[in-house]
Amino acid sequence: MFLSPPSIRGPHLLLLLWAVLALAGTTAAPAGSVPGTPSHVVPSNVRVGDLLFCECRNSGLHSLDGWDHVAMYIGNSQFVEAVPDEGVWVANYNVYFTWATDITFGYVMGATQSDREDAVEFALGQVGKPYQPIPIPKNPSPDSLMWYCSELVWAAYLSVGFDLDSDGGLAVYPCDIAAGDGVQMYAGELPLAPRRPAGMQYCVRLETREYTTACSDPQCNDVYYEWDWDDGLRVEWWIGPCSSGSTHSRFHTWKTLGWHYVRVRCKDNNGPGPWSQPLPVWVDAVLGGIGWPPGEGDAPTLGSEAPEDDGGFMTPPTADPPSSAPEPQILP
Ligand SMILES: [Ca+2]
Ligand SMILES: [Ca+2]
Repeated sequence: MFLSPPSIRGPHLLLLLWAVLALAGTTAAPAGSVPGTPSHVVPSNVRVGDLLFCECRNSGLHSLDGWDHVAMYIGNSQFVEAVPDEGVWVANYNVYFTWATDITFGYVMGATQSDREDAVEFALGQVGKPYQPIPIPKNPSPDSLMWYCSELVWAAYLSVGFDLDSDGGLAVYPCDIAAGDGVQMYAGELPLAPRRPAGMQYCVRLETREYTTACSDPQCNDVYYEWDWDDGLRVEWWIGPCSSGSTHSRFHTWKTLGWHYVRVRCKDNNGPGPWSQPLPVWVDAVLGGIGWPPGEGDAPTLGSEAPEDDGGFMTPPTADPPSSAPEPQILP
């Protein structure tokens, strides 16, 4: 997890080594167990052996294009994973809510319940081994001395006959797994709803403000941003390509007075995904005055036009596995 671009080529190796050194003292985010009963519950259609992918954009550990981490579900809202501080261990789902900015789930196409349970057993057999900070060379042996996050998942499924490293090579990254034909994402093929835009929520007409968002694509495809400024020239179309999971900023000069609802969505080669939640922005004729600037609570509600609140930054699965797939089983 956390290190280097999805493929290793000459100059990237130096960058990789630099990243390893840079991260050597900054691996605190996923640290520490979260004791007790998990307060976050894994969506009910996620099955033992399914995969969790996450982005850690705001933690200081984000350095990959696309997903920064992958873990394997073992039931009871727990995951087996390899992380810098803990090595290979079992984490409660709660952990990801302390450092991840996007989460999505996928499953291995064609894997039976037995395959998935055997893959979990392989990974659990590695618990207690240290984290492997450099992902090369990948090594599927159960006797391997240390594990990189996606290497562990790859080796676990290779042990039951599924090679999830879509581009081969010396290393396997979370996006090698997410982008491959071997894995289907519950969220489908389209980019997820971007983060709600962040930026100044009041200004004077003709002022220019910067707004920032980010968008993850389930398959780590490049994304193109469409901004709806709700302001005369309403929309800027399809700015990109941009790396999945990276932050994206845009300046806007406000032209019309009153409340505006800034929203953004992304497309990849398959089409556009859903709109973000909107950010209300107040544009005034003059600066200041009684009650100025207005707070967000002063903005009228959008009613039926408002996108659904996803309850935060998490993206739950939106599709079930094929009906022919075995029923979910929870391991003790
Ligand atoms: Ca690879
Ligand atoms: Ca996609």
